[in-house]
Amino acid sequence: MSKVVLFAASLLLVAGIASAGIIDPCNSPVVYNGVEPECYFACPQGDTETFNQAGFSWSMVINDLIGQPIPDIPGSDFWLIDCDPVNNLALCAGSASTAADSATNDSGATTMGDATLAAGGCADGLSMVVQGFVLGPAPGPGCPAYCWDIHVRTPDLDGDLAVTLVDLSIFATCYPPQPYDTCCDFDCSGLVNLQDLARFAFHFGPPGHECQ
Ligand SMILES: [Ca+2]
Ligand SMILES: [Ca+2]
Repeated sequence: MSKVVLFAASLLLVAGIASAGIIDPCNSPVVYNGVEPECYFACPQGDTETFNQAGFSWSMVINDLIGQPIPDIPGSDFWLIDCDPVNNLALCAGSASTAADSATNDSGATTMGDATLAAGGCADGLSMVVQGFVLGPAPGPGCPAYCWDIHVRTPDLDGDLAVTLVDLSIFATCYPPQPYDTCCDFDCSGLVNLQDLARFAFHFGPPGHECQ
């Protein structure tokens, strides 16, 4: 074997070692177990239904850049982010706003379903993040992130992570006969009515619900 070939082989070996254990977001498949569109009601206090209770969950396998599964990634290293263009979902403590059900196993696999989402604001799409990598690829050219059609509604309408008088005043501007605002339609029923008011009232308190 020539020196050049040996050198090239060593380079490849080093590259392989360097790529081991680094998440490959384009080769870490996620399966969403649910229907789309989905509606999810969240509160900064995190006191709403879990994803499983709301009827959806995720299963994912995390692989590294050389295609090997990555075990022992803590559940707390997984979270969800807003992927709609308006992008005004507010997460309590960022990555701590939700979590996977367990650390990844020897096959790199885990699920998300037992957690709630502790958040304010309003979102019309969610992506899955692990250790800062947004997982993909969804169908399409390149490696676009998965962006599930999940509508997140919260009583924290201004997204400051507390349900206060400011949110009450915003809610009043979208309660009939005021014009419909989809962010005030907490059950995604297509109209804002007493059902939505009841949810708002529960989380308005007193005391107003906020991040824990
Ligand atoms: Ca607020
Ligand atoms: Ca409604």
